[in-house]
Amino acid sequence: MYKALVLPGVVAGQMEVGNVSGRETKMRRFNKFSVHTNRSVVLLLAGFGLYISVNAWAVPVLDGTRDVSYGSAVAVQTVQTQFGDNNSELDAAYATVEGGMLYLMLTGNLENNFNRLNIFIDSHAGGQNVIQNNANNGGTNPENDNWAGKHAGMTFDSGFEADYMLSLRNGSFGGNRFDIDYAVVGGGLGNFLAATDVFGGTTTGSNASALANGIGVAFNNSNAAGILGGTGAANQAAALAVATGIELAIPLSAIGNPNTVFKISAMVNGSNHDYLSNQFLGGLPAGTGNLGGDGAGGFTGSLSGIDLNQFAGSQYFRVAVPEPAAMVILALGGLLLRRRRG
Ligand SMILES: [Ca+2]
Ligand SMILES: [Ca+2]
Ligand SMILES: [Ca+2]
Ligand SMILES: [Ca+2]
Repeated sequence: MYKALVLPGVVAGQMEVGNVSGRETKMRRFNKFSVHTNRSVVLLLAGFGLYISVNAWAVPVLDGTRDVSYGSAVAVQTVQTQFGDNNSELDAAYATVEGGMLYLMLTGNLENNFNRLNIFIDSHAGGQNVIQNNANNGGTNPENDNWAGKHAGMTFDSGFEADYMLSLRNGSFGGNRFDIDYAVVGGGLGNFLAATDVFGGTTTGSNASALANGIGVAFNNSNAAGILGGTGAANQAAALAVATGIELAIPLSAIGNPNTVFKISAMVNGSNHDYLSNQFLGGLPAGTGNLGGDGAGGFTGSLSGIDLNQFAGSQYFRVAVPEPAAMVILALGGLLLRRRRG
């Protein structure tokens, strides 16, 4: 289903309408160029030599399965998991921004013992490179779930200053459930949202409005392949082949309306927020075991001994925010005008 927008004053030419999967590729001849708003529009502008791809209007389905419209991975696991093969593993990350929403897919598994998938988002200026305690204990963070007290002193890679945090977990104690928390980093007491049992008595499923700010989540825990257990180098081809895991739909308004590239750091933590696995995206160097609380796998009761600068590479990945579609079309029109005048 797509509608046509017509670019005025453009000479005849050919247009190829297609998508990444190749399911729908057509070559048509037009008197005027039309831009079809399906999931991927490729304009082949004969005579001008312009080849412009506009990926827009594609909306992933919130079901815990990776959609073709995500395109290529933005991060791939680099190290095997020490939190259990097919129990807790992060295989790869995929992200796309469509219609004011960030769709984020983290393939892999999350063990049903309330181990946590924590997702920190650095989407605007400021924030915390070193996580502070909650505002009841000398810091500026919300108090929900005691995450800040356990994270206080944890240092991200230089240049990553967290603004928001999501914490997701599932388990069966007291009944099957999947829970999700959202916190504004530095937002002070009460600046959080929390929801329990968002799938209604099961650990997997989908809920498009799990949190009151419009964040939706889905979880498919069926992966039985991907990376293996251990601390060796991850098989990245196997990681990229995984199609299921955690999927989120996050209104940009919930993360400060970023309009340019922003950063995400995802990691698997223990149920009490105080023992980090070796599953990060972006990944840790091959050979790295669980970080624990001291960076070397030791339990200290907090994450204050964690400094991600001590581990090669960026333990975060970048997400691009595309130009609004109207701006792309205006830019295309302007470019054509300049070419004709030139
Ligand atoms: Ca999906
Ligand atoms: Ca920030
Ligand atoms: Ca696996
Ligand atoms: Ca690092």
